[in-house]
Amino acid sequence: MALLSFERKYRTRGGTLIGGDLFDFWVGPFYVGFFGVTTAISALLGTMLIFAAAAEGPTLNPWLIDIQPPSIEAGLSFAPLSEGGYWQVITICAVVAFSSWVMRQAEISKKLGMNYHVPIAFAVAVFAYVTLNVIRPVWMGAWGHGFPYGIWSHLDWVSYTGYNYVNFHYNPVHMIAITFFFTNCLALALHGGLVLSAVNVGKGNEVRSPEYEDTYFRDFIGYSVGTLGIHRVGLFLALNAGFWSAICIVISGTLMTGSWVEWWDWWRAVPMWQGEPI
Ligand code: 07D
Ligand code: 07D
Ligand code: U10
Repeated sequence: MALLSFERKYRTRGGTLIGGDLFDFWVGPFYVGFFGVTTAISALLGTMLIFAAAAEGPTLNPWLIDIQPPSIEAGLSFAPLSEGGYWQVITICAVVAFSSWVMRQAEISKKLGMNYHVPIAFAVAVFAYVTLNVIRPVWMGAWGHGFPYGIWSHLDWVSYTGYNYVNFHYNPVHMIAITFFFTNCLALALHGGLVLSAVNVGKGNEVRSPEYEDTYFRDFIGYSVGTLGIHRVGLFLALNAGFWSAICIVISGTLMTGSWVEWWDWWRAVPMWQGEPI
């Protein structure tokens, strides 16, 4: 069925998660829904607050805007707007906007009678953000541990925070997260490459079926994970990348204080390396 006639057939009211018929309609290509409205309001408010905060600073240039959290000394209290309060309200708007976006994905899944893989996946990204700017600062006792809202300044935060633990590469959970990111990239390249090589064959050539794709990998490495399986692998790799990222940062400064390099001293202390009898 052509996409446009499919949309005419399936874009029907009902089956929402909340609010019944309220906002159960489309604007152009977008489904609105209750959570579309909560996203729109919080995203718009958050964006306006970024510019309101920036208006107090030296520049309105979006590339250079920098909205800092309260100082560490302010702890977990509410700060005056110009001393990190803007950052706090923007953070609330961001949490509401990202959560609403997850719920909007779930509502669209439900209306179409589909499963919830997409909202679950995005929820992991939201979890990583909430870990950085809510869970870890609360655990460490100050909003000042959150990252600032600025394209360049958030990079400074990553670098500074990394060096605070001497060499962040030595964080074993950072290693796990990075390995998932790299593997995810490899898997997507293999999958995109394989599908295009079978399907995008050029005029006059026969499109190859999934059996060819399976056989390619059986010939190549002796095993094919299958055409559905590769999508499970992809989702598994991607979700783990985000999840272990969140874990790697939340343990830094909380469970592990000091140096990630020295953390490995337990390994040097393993009796076997000392030449001592085990
Ligand atoms: C391609 C989907 C589209 C999304 C885009 C991002 C904004 C910001 C804000 C004017 C893959 C839209 C950007 C809405 C405008 C203001 C105040 C997604 C795609 C195109 N980062 N980060 C970027 C965010 C963190 C890090 C780029 C957001 C952590 C490093 C962009 C968050 C840490 C580098 C950006 C966030 C961290 C970047 C490209 C939130 C660890 C880069 C992003 C809400 C995760 C790269 C100048 C991209 C860069 C980059 C946005 C959090 C590290 C500006 C929204 C604190 C090391 N980050 N980031 O393509 O070029 O994502 O920076 O958590 O090198 Mg970042
Ligand atoms: C947080 C983004 C959430 C986004 C959301 C959506 C909008 C709307 C609208 C486009 C998690 C926002 C949407 C705003 C946009 C429109 C219309 C994603 C988030 C909800 N590191 N490191 C990581 C590597 C070093 C350090 C993660 C590599 C150095 C610190 C990942 C290298 C030092 C932190 C990673 C490297 C250091 C990290 C990031 C190499 C610095 C973190 C991915 C090759 C000197 C962060 C949870 C991520 C983290 C993190 C990779 C180097 C420090 C595994 C490959 C040694 C302090 N690093 N790193 O988390 O774990 O995405 O965050 O050198 O905090 Mg690292
Ligand atoms: C996949 C796939 C597959 C496909 C696919 C895809 C995965 C096998 C069949 C999909 C993949 C792609 C298309 C490839 C490219 C995608 C990426 C690289 C990912 C990154 C994507 C982007 C960078 C694009 C991001 C764009 C977005 C999010 C759209 C922006 C939209 C809006 C701002 C409107 C959002 C809608 C809302 C909030 C709800 C509805 C509301 C309205 C319509 C308007 C209502 C308005 C108001 C109430 C007031 C106004 C407020 C607004 C507009 C708020 C917005 C806030 C602002 C700050 C502007 O596997 O198959 O193929 O295709």
